[in-house]
Amino acid sequence: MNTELSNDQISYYQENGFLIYRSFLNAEEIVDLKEAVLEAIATMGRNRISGENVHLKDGDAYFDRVYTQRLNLWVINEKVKSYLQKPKLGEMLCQLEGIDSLRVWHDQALIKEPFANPTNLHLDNPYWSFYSKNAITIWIALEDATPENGCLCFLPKSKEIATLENVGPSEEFGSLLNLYPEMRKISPVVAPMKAGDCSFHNGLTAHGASVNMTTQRRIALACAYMPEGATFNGIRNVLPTDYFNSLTIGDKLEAEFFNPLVYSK
Ligand SMILES: O=C(O)CCC(=O)C(=O)O
Ligand SMILES: [Fe+2]
Repeated sequence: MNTELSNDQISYYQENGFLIYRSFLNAEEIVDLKEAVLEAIATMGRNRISGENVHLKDGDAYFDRVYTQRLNLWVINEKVKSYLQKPKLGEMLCQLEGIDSLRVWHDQALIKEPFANPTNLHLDNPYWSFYSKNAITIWIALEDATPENGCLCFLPKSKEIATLENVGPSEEFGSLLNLYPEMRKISPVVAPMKAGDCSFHNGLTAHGASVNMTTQRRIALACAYMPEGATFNGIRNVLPTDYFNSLTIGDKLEAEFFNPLVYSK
């Protein structure tokens, strides 16, 4: 796993709100991690989130054809955990966000099946159970991601415009732009990646992905992280029932069983 960052890469990320990073994993690691991801998915059935948390299941006719989404694979798979919670990766994420320490929010496998629908433009952080300007996601390509099979696109500097207004999963690719008309002036950066490349994006960066016009699966593993000290905002999102019920708005999200610390300076 390559975790070296140049000053130019850090500046680019901080200015634009995303970074495309080549050869994050080597050939052996790609095979190893992809196998672990597929194994974890196979054990989850129709549950979209691992563990006792059954409120997220497949069942939406449109959204199920955006991607096969399986969350918190790290909870049931040591290998996925070891990749996504490596302190060296945590340090890299902290450097990009200019923060001292961070925790896992959740991981997710995102498989755009053959002929899948696009992922509509959206922001991530407003979905989540904390608000932060310094949340960050790594998205790792485990197969080549191309303009033909649904690679990502990012709107550079959109985090400067974004507030907490957001759209949910939508059949209209650009519905986010109705909320933020100024973003219509931004030229998206389309982000093809080879297997093993990854991207990083801030939780307030607008992004989406195109349809899969191929007969192959676009397989990716993403993980979102939150700065240490982030507090509960009242939104349930992926929180397990008992944990959610135990929280009061303003509480720190720091339960190791759910949001483990990855790195602290
Ligand atoms: O993989 C996709 O299609 C969307 C990914 C995404 O929205 C994310 O990782 O935050
Ligand atoms: Fe997203």
